[in-house]
Order: sequence, then C-alpha cells, then structure tokens
Amino acid sequence: PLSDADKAQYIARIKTLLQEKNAVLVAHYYTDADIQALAEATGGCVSDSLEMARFGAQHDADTLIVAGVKFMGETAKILTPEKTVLMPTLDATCSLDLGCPADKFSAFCDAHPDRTVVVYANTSAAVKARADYVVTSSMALELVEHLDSQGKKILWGPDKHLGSYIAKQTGADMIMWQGACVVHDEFKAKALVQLKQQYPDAAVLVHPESPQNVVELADAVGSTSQLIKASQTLPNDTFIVATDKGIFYKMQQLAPGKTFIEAPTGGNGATCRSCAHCPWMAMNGLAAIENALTTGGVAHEIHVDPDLGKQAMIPLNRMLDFAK
Ligand code: CIZ
Ligand code: SF4
Repeated sequence: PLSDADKAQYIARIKTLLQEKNAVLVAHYYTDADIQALAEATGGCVSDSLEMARFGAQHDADTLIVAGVKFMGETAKILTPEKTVLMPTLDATCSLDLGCPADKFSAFCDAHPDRTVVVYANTSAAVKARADYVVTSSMALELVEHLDSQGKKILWGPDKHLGSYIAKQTGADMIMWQGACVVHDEFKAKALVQLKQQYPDAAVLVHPESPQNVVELADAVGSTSQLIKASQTLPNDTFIVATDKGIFYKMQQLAPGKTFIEAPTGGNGATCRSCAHCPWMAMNGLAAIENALTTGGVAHEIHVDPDLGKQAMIPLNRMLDFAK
C-alpha cells in the first residue's frame, strides 16, 4: 500500500494530467476508495456499469480513463469510438467474461435460433455483438419482463445465478449459459444465517450474482446502485452486505451513521478465493492511473475492432434506450 504522502503526490499528478489531456476518470463502485474519491473530486463518475456507460458516452472529454474491468473499457470504446479509452491495466478482466468465449457462446445461440439473446454487460465485445440485447443488473429484470410479455423465449448469458433469479421473478422461458462471478459465487447461506442471528436487527442486502440460497435470505436484492439506495432508505442501522466490499465507500458516504458488515464467504467448510473483493477490480490503483495517463499506448489503451464495435453498439444502445 502507498503511504499518505505518496498518495497525495499521485493524486496531484493525476489531477494535472486529467486537465492537460482533457480526460475524465470513470470509476466503478468496486474500485478502491481512493479512486472513487478522486473521480468525485475531479468531476468524473462513480457508479455501476450502466451509469459508467452513459456518463462516458455523454461526456465531451477526449479521453476516458476507466477504472474498473475490461468489459467496462470496451463498452466505453464501442459507444464512443472517436474517444481514447484508457484503463489502469488491461489485465483487469472478469470471470463472467473469461467463462463465456465468443465462439462457444455463438454456437449455443446458433443451436437455439428461436430465442432472443440477452447478455449481461460483463462480456466481451464479440459476445455483445452476437446479442439482441445487452443488460446490466439494474435493468435486466425489467427488460426480461418486457420481452416475456411479448411472448419471447430467452437465451441468457453468462451469469447463471442472475439468470435464475430473473427467471424465477418473471416466470420467463429462459435457457442459460452456466457462468458465475468469482466474488458473488462465494457467499455462503449457512454462515449468513448464523451471522443474522448475531445481528438480529440487521438488514441483508444481496446482489443477484450470488447463489439462490443467499438471495433467499435477503431483505433487498438488487444491483449495486439499488443496494446503495436500499442502505439509505431502509430504517435499519446495520446492514449485512453480499456484494464486493468496494461498495462500502459509497454506502458509508451516503449513510454515515450506519454500520456495514461483509456477508460471510467462508462457512460450509469452503475456502474462499475472492473474499468479497474482486481480484481484477483490485488491480486498479493510483500509480496505474498515473501511468495510463502518462504513457497510454499498448499497455493501457482499449481497442475494439470497428466492425465488431458497430455490431455491438446496436444491443448496447437498446440497453441505454430501455433504461431511460
Ligand atoms: O459485479 C459486477 O461487475 C457489477 C455489479 C457490475 C455492474 O456495475 O453492473
Ligand atoms: Fe466480474 Fe465478479 Fe469482478 Fe464483477 S465482481 S468484475 S462480475 S468477477
């Protein structure tokens, strides 16, 4: 970890570089608190992947620096190909993206030509290009409800837990890719029941990328932005939170008197690989942001094949239009 003095130096340098390059910092709720604070202090954006996409597309900066994971940088590039899109590191990916290769996913779609293809934003440009709709967790339920009401059958990818949750809530006819998020998949129901007994007045907030038996224990289920809202509006003073702990920065900022506790990832004898923090989100740091703005180029700049980008822009714009 950086010393406070080093942090202050990086922050000062980054502020200057952002101005010099007419760049803006777009950060996800799961990144380090320092990065979220810096994005706020410099007129950038701290949000979920939907708002990150919208903010980047509407901003008049020449350069977007996207602190998050690769699919977020790619989405920014697809929506605004004329902008330079930089990332602190191009190695920051996502287990959902990794677990859904475009060729295999495309073959799955080809085998079910009668189905409308709905993919989560946590996918590569090539997977998005194969989709009819892209969704984020903040609007997936509403979109599937809408498609179901039109009698459409759905092919969903890649997160099996989010897909099962939506199928259960909407009753839609869905078949799905069997992907999972390494962070949310680790939350354990049995240990959560025990923790609830320790904090009987706490409300449980769960992201629907978590296993179904964890979702069933929730007082509120939703996307990052929806869980942040629940932490402000529910009357409880204590919350047990089943999502990446990067979110605590915003929850504490908006409800400073309240207490936030990580939902358990152990229990049931399991060992935890990613204890409530995404290993790829954690790759974003102040030094890497400064490096991206200073050197750019192959180590930091996002490129998307222009033809693929044009194809992927169609379902992405449907997402933005639907979410309006
Ligand atoms: O788990 C993720 O990567 C999420 C929640 C992304 C987002 O903001 O939609
Ligand atoms: Fe992907 Fe999970 Fe990390 Fe989100 S938290 S970027 S879904 S691995």
